[in-house]
Formats: sequence, structure tokens, C-alpha cells
Amino acid sequence: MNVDLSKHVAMVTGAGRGIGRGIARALAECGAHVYLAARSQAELERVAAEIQGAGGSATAAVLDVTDEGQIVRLIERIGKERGRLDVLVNNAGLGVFGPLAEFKTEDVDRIHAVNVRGTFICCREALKLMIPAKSGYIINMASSVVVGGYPNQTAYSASKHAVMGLTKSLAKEVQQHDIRASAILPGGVNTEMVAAARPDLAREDLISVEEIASTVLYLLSLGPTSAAVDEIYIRRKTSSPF
Ligand code: NJP
Repeated sequence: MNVDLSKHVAMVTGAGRGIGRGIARALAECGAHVYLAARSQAELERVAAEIQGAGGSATAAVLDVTDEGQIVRLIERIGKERGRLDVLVNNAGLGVFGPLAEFKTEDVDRIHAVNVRGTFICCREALKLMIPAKSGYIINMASSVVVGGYPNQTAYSASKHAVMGLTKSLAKEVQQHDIRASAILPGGVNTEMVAAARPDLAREDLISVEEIASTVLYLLSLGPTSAAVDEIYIRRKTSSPF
């Protein structure tokens, strides 16, 4: 999809691999400067090199979204270096899977810290650049677990419902500032995470990261139009419709 994002600045969390890497590459291909944020520096640098090798522009920025200070400092840095933040994709996510009866409390807390608290703080800090600019788009990665119930995913599912709730409220709060917030709800995507979550799924049946990246570009393409999309539920073609 061709969306002109030249002069745009984007930040993608969890951009070192999987879905985040695909989204970051797609944004850069459309002309955005992309801040790639995750904990593994080597992975971020590899993605930055891929983007730069393809003629795009990216900055590898080590970030643990469970560390509030790191989020504050990175978004301040983006403000100083670029003066704007047009797109925030809260994609960093942690999945720990297993039956609730045996699930450790510390794993509930770890999931919540990344998926919910991390997303919340990234949104809040991004708004410090977006509200004065009266522009911006926040896209939060939820999950198909918001649509249906899946065994062994209670803590993960609870966290993604929280991401949905956060996104719905946020979208209403920021509409007055011409800022949009949407959620993407993917089914099984071909990444490392899905191997742990759904070992029953055949790799060839999974959604590709490029297909998720296209949904991000689609949302961004609506900016100048009169339409807005709140959420995109994208499922595996072989799964049950509706
Ligand atoms: O996950 P994976 P996916 N601070 O494990 C980063 C959702 N989703 O691409 O920090 C900062 O390959 C981690 O980097 P690192 C899912 O819930 C997926 O599949 O270096 N970053 C890595 O870059 C998640 O929200 C499926 O370890 C942190 C990235 O996050 C998003 O899609 C289905 C971090 C995870 O890469 C991406 O998932 C669905 C931290 N504390 C929803 N902790 C699916 N794959 O099927 C982790 O419904 N990261």
C-alpha cells in the first residue's frame, strides 16, 4: 500500500522482530523516520540496517517498556531530535501461556507490566508531543483473544482486553485534539510468539507480518479522508468467519 509518510516520525515498540519489525519496515518504506524500540539492541540494529539498506531512515533505541523513566526519556529525545511524533505503534508484547490453575502470579504481573502498563505510559508520553501538535495516530496491538476465548491464555487475554479498554477511552479523549487511536486484533501471526501460544497451528496457515503491517498502513491512509476505523480484527483465512 502506498501512503506518503515523508516528514512523518513514528515510534514502534517491539520493533526488533516479528510484527513490530514488519510494521517498522513498512512505515519506513512509506517515508517515515522510525524509532525502533525494544530491549535487544542487536535485533534493533539489524532492523535499522535493513531499513537503511532499503533507502529508509530509522533509529535503533533500546527501550524496556516496563521502565517508565526509559519511556519518558525516549519520547523527550524524539521531541528534541525531530520535534514531532506522528505515529506511535504500541506493539511490544509478552505472552506467557498455560492453565490458570497452575499460572504463577509473577507471570501475570510481567504480562501486565509490558502489555498494559507499558502501553499506557507510552500513550501518555506520546501525547505530550501529539496534543500540542493537534495531530497524531496511536495504534495499539490487541489480539483476537479479545473476540473469542482461548484456553491457556487467561492472563494474556486479560491484558489484551485491558489494551482494548484503554484504546476505546483514549480514542474518545483525544478526538478533540485531532488525534486518532485504533486497535488491531490479529489472529495467529507467523512469529516466535505464536509458536508458544498456539503450537497446534500449522505455520502455513498463519497470517504474515506483512499482512499486519498493511493494516497499519491502511489505518494511516485514512488520515485525509472522512472515514475512521476504530479496530481491525484480522483472522487466519482458515479459521472460522465471524
Ligand atoms: O511477538 P514477538 P509478536 N520492552 O515475541 C518486544 C501481538 N499479537 O511479533 O524487548 C520493550 O516476536 C520484543 O523485544 P525484546 C502480541 O501480543 C501477536 O508475535 O528485545 N519491548 C519483541 O521485539 C504483541 O503485542 C500474535 O525482547 C519488549 C516484541 O516485543 C504483538 O502482537 C497474535 C518488551 C515481541 O516480539 C507483537 O507480537 C495476536 C519490553 N519489556 C497478538 N517485551 C501472534 N504473533 O500470533 C517484549 O493476537 N518486547
